[in-house]
Amino acid sequence: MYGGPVKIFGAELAHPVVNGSGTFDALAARRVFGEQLDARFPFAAYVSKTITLEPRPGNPPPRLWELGQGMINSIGLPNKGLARFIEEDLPAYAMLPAPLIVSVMGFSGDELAAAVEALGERSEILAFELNFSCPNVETGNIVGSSPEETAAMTSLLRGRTEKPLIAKLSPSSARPDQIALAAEQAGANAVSLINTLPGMAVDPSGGGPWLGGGGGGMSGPAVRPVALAQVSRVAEAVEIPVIGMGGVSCGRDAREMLDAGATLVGVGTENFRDPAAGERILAELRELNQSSVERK
Ligand code: RRO
Repeated sequence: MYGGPVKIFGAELAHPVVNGSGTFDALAARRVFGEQLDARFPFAAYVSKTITLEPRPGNPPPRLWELGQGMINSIGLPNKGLARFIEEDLPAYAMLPAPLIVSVMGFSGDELAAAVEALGERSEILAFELNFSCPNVETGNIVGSSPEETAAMTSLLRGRTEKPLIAKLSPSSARPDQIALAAEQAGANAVSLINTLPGMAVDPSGGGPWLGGGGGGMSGPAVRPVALAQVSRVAEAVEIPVIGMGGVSCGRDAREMLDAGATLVGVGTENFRDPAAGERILAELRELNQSSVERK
């Protein structure tokens, strides 16, 4: 049955719909909607925006370019840094009615290990997502494009925390299955994919790049076929659960992601258009159980 509870990381999630990191600000939503949000929280687990050891201002504006079927972002990983995340955000995330997955990135193995160690004892956290695939910082995609780097980084972190590790993979690899296998063999408990595809928008008033960061990461319905192909290939290669995302905007898309082998489905860009998208997509997914199309 689609849309039922899912056992993962030693927890039982109410359903398979989660958010893509950086696409839903649960703390801002809670400030605005208070306890109303708790009653209608759209995700079975909440994935935080990626954090780094040190604070970052992010990329210069403009940071977004809209496409007919998606968008390109050049956000550049702005965040308050680990210390303020622990002090200010973690207690607030603990109030959410869904388990927390913290997305982390580092500019070296030591940085990432320090973040994972500092957070590793916190009972508020269900799992870590290791962002090996940010297209908007210079070194962001290096680890996620190489099986060797992915294995080395994952095994370093495996030695530093007992919490489940999710490797977030890049869509830029020709062999995402090999990267996923490398993560699995090095001790990852799950993989998530896809992150955004490297893209570029040109300033209509001149020939240069529109986005302040130069290039950006493309997401939304236009990337869904890429995501489906990669999720399907990765799910065939690994035993660990796959969290599938990329352009999911309705229940049918979510079902296709599950049929491609995903255990959980991430909703990303659609959250910007419709902040209640998670709730709607879950309802649509469950409605598909009444339809005549059979699950494979
Ligand atoms: O902040 C970003 O620019 C960003 C990140 Br960390 C990421 O992983 N993927 C993306 O499209 N943008």
